[in-house]
Order: sequence, then C-alpha cells, then structure tokens
Amino acid sequence: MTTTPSLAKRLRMLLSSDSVAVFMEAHNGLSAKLACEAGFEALWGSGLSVSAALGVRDNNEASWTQVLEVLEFMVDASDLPILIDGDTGYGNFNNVRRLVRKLEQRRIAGLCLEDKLFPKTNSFIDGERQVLAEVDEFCGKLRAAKDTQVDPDFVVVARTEAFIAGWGLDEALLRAYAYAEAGADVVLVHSKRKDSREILSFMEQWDHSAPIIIVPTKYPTEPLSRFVDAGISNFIFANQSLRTVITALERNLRKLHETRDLMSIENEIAPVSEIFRLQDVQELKSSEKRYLPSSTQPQASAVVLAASKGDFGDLVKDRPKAMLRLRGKPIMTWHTDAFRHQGIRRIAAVRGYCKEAMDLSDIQYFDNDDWASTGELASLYAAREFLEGDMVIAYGDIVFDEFILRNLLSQTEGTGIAVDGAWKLRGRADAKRDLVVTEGACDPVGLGACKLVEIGATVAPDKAMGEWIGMLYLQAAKTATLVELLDHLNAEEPEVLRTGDLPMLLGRLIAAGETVSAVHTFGHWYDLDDQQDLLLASAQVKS
Ligand code: SPV
Ligand code: MG
Repeated sequence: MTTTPSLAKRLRMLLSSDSVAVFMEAHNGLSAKLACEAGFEALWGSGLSVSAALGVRDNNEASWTQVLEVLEFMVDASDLPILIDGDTGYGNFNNVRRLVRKLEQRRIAGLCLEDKLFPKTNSFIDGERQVLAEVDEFCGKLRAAKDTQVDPDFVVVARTEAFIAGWGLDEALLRAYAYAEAGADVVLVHSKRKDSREILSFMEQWDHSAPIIIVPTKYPTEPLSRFVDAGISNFIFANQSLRTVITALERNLRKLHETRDLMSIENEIAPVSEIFRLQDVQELKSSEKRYLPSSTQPQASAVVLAASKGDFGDLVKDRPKAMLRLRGKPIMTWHTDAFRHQGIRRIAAVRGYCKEAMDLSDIQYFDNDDWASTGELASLYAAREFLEGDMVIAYGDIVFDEFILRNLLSQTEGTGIAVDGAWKLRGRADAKRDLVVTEGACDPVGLGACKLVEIGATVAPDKAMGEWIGMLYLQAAKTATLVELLDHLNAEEPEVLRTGDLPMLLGRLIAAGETVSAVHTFGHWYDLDDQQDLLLASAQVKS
C-alpha cells in the first residue's frame, strides 16, 4: 500500500531538491486553491498579503490566531504544503513553541521566522531603521521551534534581515551560519536591492550548509536562472496574487461605479458557474444523494379546491371565499404558505365562483365554470392533468396548523387523511361535517395513524370517531389509482363525477380494497363555512 506523503514531508522534499521550487503567495482559501490549480506545488502564507486582505497593516495588527484561521482555510482549499511567514514568532521563544504546536495541528508544513523585533514592520518600509534581534536570542527561538516540532519533517526557515536593515555581507553571513548551526533547515536571505548583487555576493561566500531561499519582489527583472546558477533553487513569489486582485478590483469597481452598468465588466469576469466549480458544489450534490434522507426533499404537489361561493353574504360579492382575508391574508395564501414551508412548490387551485378575483402568482389555475351546479369531484377532475406524483388535495375553505400537514406528509401507507379527534368540541351543530369511523387506535397527540373504515354522510354522529378536516395526501402510485377511478367515473358514471364529493370518492377507494390511513389531530384547524367561522378562526389561528 502506498501512502501519500504528509504536507510537511512534501515541503521538506521540495526545499532539499535541486530542482526549482516556487512558493506562491496566497492570502485566503480561494487564492490558495487557484495557485494549486495553476500548478504551484507549495504556498507562501505571506504576512503582508494576509494582513492586507484582512484590511490591516503588516505590523502584527492581525493576531497570530487570526492569521492561523486564514491558513487553515488555505490548507483545506489547496491541500498544498504551506510555508507560513511567522514574522518574529509573535513574541519570544515561548510564543514560538506554542505557535509550532498549533501549526502542526493544522497541517501547516513549515514556519519562517525573521530576526527582527515584535511588532515587526514590513521589510520594504524604512528598512534601515529596522532593529535586528540579538543573534543569541533569535537562535534560542529557532532551537525552541526545532525542539517543539513533533513531525520530524516540519520545516523551520530562518530569515535574516541583515541586508534589509542596512548591514553588510559579513553580518548576513554571520547570522546565516549561526541560524543554520542553531538548527534552521533553510535560510532565507532577504534583499531590497533592485539587482541581484547582495544575494549573489552572499552565495559566493556561503558554504551551502543549508539550502537558501529568496524573495525576488524588488528585483523582478533578474531571471531566476541567475540565482539557480549561483546555487539557489527555492523562490518565494511573495505578493503577486494579492497585487493581481488589487489591480483587477480597482479597475472594475471604478468602472462599475462610473457606469452603473453591469455589462461594462460582465464579459471580463469569471461567470458565477466558475465560483461554484471552485467551491466544488458538485461534490456536495452527490454527497446529498448519499447522506440526506429523500423524505427531507418532498416533491409533492398540492391542489386546492376553491370553486364554491359559500355562505358569506356580502363578503363574497366580489371574490370567492378562498380569497377572503384572515388576519389580512387570503385563505388561499394560508394554504400556499403552509405548503411551501413543507417544500411543496407545485401548487394548483381550482377556481369557479368569481374566478378572476383569484389571481395570486406562482399558482397554476384550473377552472370549473359549472361550479354552481357541480360538486367537488367535478372540480378535482378539472385539474386532472395536474394530478400526478405525490399529491395533497385540500379544501379551499379550511385553515390548519402546519403540523397537521407535516404529519400527513410523513404517513407511509400510500393514502392518508387528516382526522380531528376533537370534533365534538368544535363548531356548531348545524355545520355540515364529514364524520369518519376508523379502525385501530386514535392517538390524540396526532402522531399515530389508523385505518379509515367509513366516511361522509352515512356516518351517524354517535358512531363517529372523528371528523375529516378536508385534506388528503396520496403517494404517487395512489394518485395514479385515484386518477384511474376518476376516469372510470367520467366514462361510466358521469353523473356521479358531476355531483359527487371527496368523501364519496374515499368511500369508493375503500370499497375497492385500498387502505386509507387516518392521521389524527386534536383540533388546530378551522372549517370556514360562514362569517362566524371566519371570526372564530381570526381570533384563534396561529400565524
Ligand atoms: C511577506 O510576504 O509578508 C514577506 C515578504 O514577509 S516581504 O513583504 O518582502 O517582507
Ligand atoms: Mg512578511
């Protein structure tokens, strides 16, 4: 079995090989990923770029743990070895020890420490005024880092700022040798000259006791081959990603502000699909298929029967009762809100009386223009083409707590109806009600299900065990059965289809041997037959 080398091992191998290695600066997860895709084998966790991307100065204004957070995103996004610019180690040897422990825990492959004082200043700002650390004190930090690391491959780079601070070659060499002697795996020699002179003079004297790495930011015109010839194979491109972002953002933001026209940059920028690709949205999609239960993604549809006029006097002179307002919201919207909260997006309504007044968007409409002389089945049949897949069928003149719908959707029998066990406590004696007889236990908490035996006008109140609230749920196969039955009625018993109601249809299903489960509630719904019902519901319904 082959094991992939750790990030620290990959970093160590890169630094110690003779072939050219370029450490590309990154300052967040995205730039790390892009550097990886461009082909770079390792990253430089630049203090300058990370701080600038956070909107602060390169003076240890961001805390070391904040920098660490960014690096963690960079490792995860790229899976590349990262050499972190650890500045001065954020304190003395003791701070360095804790830093090394935390870096290793986060799979950061190596740490670069520079011989300046905390809080540091960027090397290119008033370099001559920068104070260097005492050699002994800095060597103590390096030894502390090496003694702390658990993974022998973790890399410690010692960076001398001797040239930056205006000292000469001798000081640079003295420090480099001392740092290598203290255990540094690699020495970084920094220069802010526009040419290669300091670095090449250093290399002439260096005994190659440790590999050298350089940062050619200030001498970009010097070809890398010049340094390779002098024995250097490791280079840090320390800030070019961030500078690219700055240039592009400055230009495009200015354009957008001037033109207020998205098209002024639209064809020059990455499409949104590229963002999704970089975020690996595809992986999440396939994992969702594997791990998410399919029941959390219901694909059910709902149809609301809302053709009738109802007994509401003047209130319905210009609108159907499903458009009457309850707490300022049309009854139909109470339905659609409840459906959408349960993930049901495909919703239809069958209109009849005052159909033009039912004009809510995002609903498909079917019309029963014979609403005055026909019944519920005729309305349902008007929506025949809509009846496919898992389906909720509801009366348009009820409002209900959403848990009733949720429980109904989670029943597994194939066909289910919501039944109110508290029916005797509700409503007035003159209300028309669809009473039911069930077999099996009725669970007043509303979670249990039992089997429907009889429903509708034939049920005597003293036999009744509950009342159907006017909501039915069918799984896809049972929707097909229902459509078959409706087609049969249409062909063989058109008068029954014209005048029949849903309880009658449910009775036919039971008679044909279908099981219909009763999912119980104990109140928590309202049947809106007249103005008094509407007032009662307004006072009690949960919004
Ligand atoms: C950085 O990238 O933060 C560096 C390199 O330390 S430099 O900015 O050249 O100091
Ligand atoms: Mg830095």
